[in-house]
Amino acid sequence: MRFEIVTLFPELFDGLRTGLLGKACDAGTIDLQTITPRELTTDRHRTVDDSPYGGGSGMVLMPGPIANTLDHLDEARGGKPTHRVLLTPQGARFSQAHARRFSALDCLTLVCGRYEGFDERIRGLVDEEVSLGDFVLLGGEAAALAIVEATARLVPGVLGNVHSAADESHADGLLEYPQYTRPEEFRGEKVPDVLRSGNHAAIARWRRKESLRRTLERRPDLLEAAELSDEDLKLLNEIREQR
Ligand code: JBK
Repeated sequence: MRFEIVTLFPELFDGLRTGLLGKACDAGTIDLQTITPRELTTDRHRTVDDSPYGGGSGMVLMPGPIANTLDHLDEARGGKPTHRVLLTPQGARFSQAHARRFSALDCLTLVCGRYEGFDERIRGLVDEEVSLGDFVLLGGEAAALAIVEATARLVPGVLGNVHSAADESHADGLLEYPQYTRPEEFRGEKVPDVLRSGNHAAIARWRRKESLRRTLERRPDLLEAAELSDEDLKLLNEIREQR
């Protein structure tokens, strides 16, 4: 899968080629391309922003350099399609469902705004607007990094262990169960006996129950949406009775 990132700060994305994503890039499973609209400007000062019509402080990203960049990427791709996503706090909240949908694409183009804002007509150049959450960043770059990571790890061949993608928090709409490794006792806290019992059915039941408990305690909103089996409902009743 190809990721195209339109940003004024391509160096922010250098770190993505680390660890598993670095391996996936080397193997050709993932192709990361960053491009800065400055490259596509024609004026002496490589202008990408200007003051807002109607006055006010700050600068606004111009639509021309962004449009030129997207056209350039289309040409470089040889007319193959992409899906264009603008990172903005006004977008729909990014979730695992977005990551799943994006990971099925051949190409995803992420457009990062920066600083004070972007010309409204940039909205017309993209397919979708996405936000990471209700907080203020300096630009879309940190959001784009998160979206590349969340999406790329779902692309077949990126994770070494095929099971690990399905197991984690949010994959089935619940939070992950608690994990332990050595030592058996750490600062007075012991590893639960069941995990050392070798009883795989008991371990699976404990993990499911702790997953449900954790979700009930920390994210009851997720529990509303999760698909729960009869066994899950039984475990939830046990948890509620214990509280
Ligand atoms: C924020 O995706 N975001 O969440 C985002 C993108 C660009 C600027 C922002 O302030 N929050």
